[in-house]
Amino acid sequence: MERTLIIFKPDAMNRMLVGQILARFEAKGLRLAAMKLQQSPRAQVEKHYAVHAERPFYGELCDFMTSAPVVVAILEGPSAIRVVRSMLGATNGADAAPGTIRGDFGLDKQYNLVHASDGEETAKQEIELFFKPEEIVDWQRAGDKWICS
Ligand code: FUP
Repeated sequence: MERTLIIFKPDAMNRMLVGQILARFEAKGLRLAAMKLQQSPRAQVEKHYAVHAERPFYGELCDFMTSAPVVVAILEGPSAIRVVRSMLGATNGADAAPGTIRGDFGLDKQYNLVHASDGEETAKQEIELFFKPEEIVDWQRAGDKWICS
């Protein structure tokens, strides 16, 4: 069982696509372990994207990510990190395969709808950056026994 952090970005919020996209993750069998709406503090966004601090798009990316509230969530399931990344598709929606979230809903590299952790270490760091331990819920769904044998 793995946990991964996702962020519904300001374009998903303003385009009112959160419900449709979340439905895909639920239908896949991934389970919510935490979810909240927040206006991200700039310092949190800067830390989240610190790996890109030297890139020319960093300032604009931080402006974008603080331009509206976002929904932040933790999804869990077997290989959740890899599964969610593959459901998102390529960074730029213009390149993302049809059937992926970015491929079906987007055309842009900045307005790419959803962030998801890209590895075990980043998932751990990002979960710690966005959630307090007491905000994360351990639970079982009635349907879980029909999702993983
Ligand atoms: P991804 O892991 O697919 O979210 O994408 P990256 O880690 O490569 O990029 C981090 C974020 O920077 C992405 F959400 C998109 C954004 N980005 C830009 O805004 N402009 C660029 O030229 C490249 C990436």
